[in-house]
Parts: sequence; structure tokens; C-alpha cells
Amino acid sequence: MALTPNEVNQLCDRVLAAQRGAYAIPKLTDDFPAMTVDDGYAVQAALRRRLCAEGRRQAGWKIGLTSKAKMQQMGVSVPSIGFLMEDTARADGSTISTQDLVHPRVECEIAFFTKAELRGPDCTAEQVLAATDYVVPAIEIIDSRFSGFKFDLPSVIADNGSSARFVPGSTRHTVDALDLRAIHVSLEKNGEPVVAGVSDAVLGNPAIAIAMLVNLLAVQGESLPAESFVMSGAITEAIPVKAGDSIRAKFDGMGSVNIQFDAA
Ligand code: OOG
Ligand code: MG
Repeated sequence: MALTPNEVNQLCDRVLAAQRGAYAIPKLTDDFPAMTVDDGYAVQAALRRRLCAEGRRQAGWKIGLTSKAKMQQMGVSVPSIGFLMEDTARADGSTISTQDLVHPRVECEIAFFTKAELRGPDCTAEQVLAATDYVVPAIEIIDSRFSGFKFDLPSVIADNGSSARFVPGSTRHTVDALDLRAIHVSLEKNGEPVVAGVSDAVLGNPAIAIAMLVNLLAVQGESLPAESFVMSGAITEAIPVKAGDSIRAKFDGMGSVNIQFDAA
């Protein structure tokens, strides 16, 4: 670790202010070039403690940068995890405000809801599948707080993996009813197809990404509690959106998720 506890708190304040004020800031490593991935997780943990101390509740976790398309888009080569708060969930079919976001992007993911605790450091995809109650198609709205959506790994981890909003789809599926490696997804913006992919883009199988998340949590001395909602990472690159856009994410055999964006 390169940051002092004081600096960790200072960066937590900086990120939280940018999240709440919906403004972009320079990536944190511009001021703290020696900052490490562990420092990023220390800032993220401070952020989570701060929100929980305000009485907000955590819904689960997310892992990101798990597909080649995303790693190439963001110039980062290692997956990262972040937390999801209940008050950032939005319903399928809802209208989402862009006014409290900086430069939002949307991405298609498979989300898992767990029925048993999962614990690293040796969690496997098989254990994940056994502990999964159901999976749903989902949209994640990411919104880096960094100027130009440009960052490095320590900075994006401190910014909670660009987490902004998440939209679980309404159709639940048990894992034995699906081949999680072969879900074709396509994203339409304002009725036009913009990007498509197959779920094996996420580390070969999104269940492997969840196992990796559990193992990364273990490094922080934590387990994944039962009844966690977990996003397994974008299948394709993320697509920028603005007020007035409508988005439909279609997951073959799983259903679709629809949202619109509004200035109000
Ligand atoms: C980091 C978050 C990546 C995913 O699913 O890959 C992510 C970013 O690209 O801003 O959520
Ligand atoms: Mg994501």
C-alpha cells in the first residue's frame, strides 16, 4: 500500500463528492501515482463503510472487466470487483434519470442470486452453480467519475468499478435450465441494434467470474453471503447513452430488459 489511512479517507471523500455531484474528476493516480490495486480496494472499502453508516443497504457485488471486449475498451487487463447498493437498483421497464450521472454507459450482463454463502480462496464455478438460486438477464449502467471515462486499475477500483445503477430483468431461470456459456445477447438503442455477443466472452462462463469475485472477496477477508445479487460482468463493450434514449437488451432464452433515459 502506498496511501496512508488519511489519504484513503481523503480519496473516499473525493470519489463520493464526484458520485453525488455527478461531475468528472481526474483519475486518482494523477495525484497519487504510486497508488496500488490494494489502495484502490482500501478506498472502495471506505466508501462502502461510509454508505452503510448512512443507513444504506448493500444488495450484493459486481465483477467487471471480465471480457476481452471490455478489457480492450478500457485498456485494463485484470478483472475488478465492486459493491452494489440497494438504492441504485432500478426496475425493468423504468425510466432512469441522466441528470445525476456524468457520462453513463450501458452493458448486458447475467446476474446471479445466491441461496447459500460462498467463501474463497478456492471457490469454483461448480460451487457457484450449486449456491445459485436463480439467474436473470440484467443491464448495468456504469458511469466512471473520471474525465473522459479514462482510468487505470487502482483508480477504477476506488470508484467502485464505475458502479452507478443496475436493472435486474424480471424473468428468473434456474441454472440447470440454461447453458450459461451460450447465451446470445444483443443490445438495441432507440430500436437499432448496436452491439451483440455471447456469454462465454465472460471468462468462458459467467459462473467462473462469480467464483473469481468470491476469491477476490476472500483476499479482503470477506465471504459472499446468501441472498446476494451478483453481476457477472459485461458480455460486450459498454454503449454510451443520453437523455431520451431507450435501451432493449435481449438475452436469447432468458428474456429481455428494457429501460429509458430521461433528464427529469
Ligand atoms: C469498469 C466497470 C466494468 C464490466 O462489467 O466490465 C464493468 C468500467 O468499464 O468503467 O462493470
Ligand atoms: Mg459491468
